[in-house]
Amino acid sequence: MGHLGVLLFLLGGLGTLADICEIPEVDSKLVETLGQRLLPWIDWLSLEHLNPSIYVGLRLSSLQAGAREAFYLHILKLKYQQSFRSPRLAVNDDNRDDQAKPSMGQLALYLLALRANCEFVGGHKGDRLVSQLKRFLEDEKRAIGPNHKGHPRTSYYQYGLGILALCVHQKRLHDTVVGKLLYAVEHEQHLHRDHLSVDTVAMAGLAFTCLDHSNFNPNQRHRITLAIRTVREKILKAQTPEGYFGNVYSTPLALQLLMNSFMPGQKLGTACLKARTALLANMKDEAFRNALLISQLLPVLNGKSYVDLISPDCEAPRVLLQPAMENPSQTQEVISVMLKVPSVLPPYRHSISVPAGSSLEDVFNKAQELGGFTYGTQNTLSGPYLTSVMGKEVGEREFWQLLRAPDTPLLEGIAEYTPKNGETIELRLVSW
Ligand code: B12
Repeated sequence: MGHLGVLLFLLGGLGTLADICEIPEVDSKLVETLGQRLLPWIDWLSLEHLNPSIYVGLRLSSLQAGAREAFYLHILKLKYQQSFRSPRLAVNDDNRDDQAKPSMGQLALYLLALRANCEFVGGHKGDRLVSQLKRFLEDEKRAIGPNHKGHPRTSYYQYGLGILALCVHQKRLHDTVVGKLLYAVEHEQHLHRDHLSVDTVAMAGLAFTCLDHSNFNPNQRHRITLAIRTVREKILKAQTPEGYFGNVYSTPLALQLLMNSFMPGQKLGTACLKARTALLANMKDEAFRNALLISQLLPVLNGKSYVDLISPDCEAPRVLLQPAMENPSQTQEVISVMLKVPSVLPPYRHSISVPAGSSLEDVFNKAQELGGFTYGTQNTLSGPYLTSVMGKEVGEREFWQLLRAPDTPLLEGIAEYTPKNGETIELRLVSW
């Protein structure tokens, strides 16, 4: 090969590298700091706050929580087996715990947690959980309807999560169930109406990738391969000038999907490096405080995705996490935040004074104390979700949107967003 040949060969190689999404290792201290934020959640063993996603994230990370982690899984098992025990055993039950039944997506996350511990669901209890998840998906398929005119009662995000969880347990689903998610990805306007989010398409992509790797649904093989490509392209297109795929908080799931993939001619490698740089800056800024989001990010920092749960490596060495020293910041400064709810009668608009660094939830509590403002929340894996304002509960496919005036939707929930002095926060009832 002449000099020119060698040069072209090298350039070709570099070009190929630029097409692969690789995430170089991140400073282990930074990763540890992130992991430490999960420890209080693992130690907080209230049934209501149990979060299978935290267990999954930890097991796919380079970190471990030793005996606490094992105990956490034990309690998760008690909760989920109890929640879906056979009706025969629940005869004398009042209906109290029926209301607290985990959703389809939560059951799916629990099954992922079992796989993260290298367990396959099985036996009587396990089969019941699998049948339950399959029933959930069948119900959702019916809700979407034969002409795809309806919507899942939960969301396409949870639909994808359900398919993924059954897939990593080597449980097959009927083509018609998978077909609904394929259709949603194939018809963009359909997804838009259903609130297309990068998180949602990434989750769908992870489910399809699992089906592809497992050779499931062979009759739909071609559609599945195409859908994976479509999803990757959509996510690449959604990259912002700062480097996020969608926004900072959808970037971890997006990277789970893109990581280790190869897309010739798409400069995928460069896009992923840019996303990594943007994420690192945020990690240093402590943007990742939410346990659920940390649990989606930790696998990425360890080069793993949920698809690795097909055959997880449970022997991989992981660093034992030590609790961090808390140094609570004390502040005397008081700020004022304008809280407004224009859609109620009479419209609510008040300036609320709180200590600097207070969360939006603290602002709500202060407003409630002062009178004239009420709100209600529901506990979720992401934290407290605002479900009612001034007694107005959300209807089907509605939500109370959080915005910073004039029109910027917040990227965090009420427990995490910390308003700045002089900011106006609007609560708006919208359809999604
Ligand atoms: C679907 C979805 C929605 C749907 C939820 C309705 C439904 N029936 O599914 C809608 C469109 C209504 C929604 C609203 C909001 N969402 Co949203 N949502 C999601 C998504 C894509 C999936 C959630 C899910 O199903 N998880 C799986 C199930 C098993 O877990 P779960 O806990 O049982 O799920 C419930 C909660 O997640 C809750 N929920 C949904 N979003 C949010 C956001 C917050 C902060 C909280 C506390 C709860 C919550 O709704 C789910 C169904 O009941 C996630 C993506 C992700 N990466 O997690 C974003 C995500 C959680 N949402 C996000 C945000 C910012 C919001 C809003 C705050 C936006 C806003 N400015 O108003 C609002 C919530 C406001 C409120 N009332 O408290 C962020 C949270 C980032 C963070 N820092 O924590 C995420 C990560 C998306 C993103 N990349 O920005 N969301």
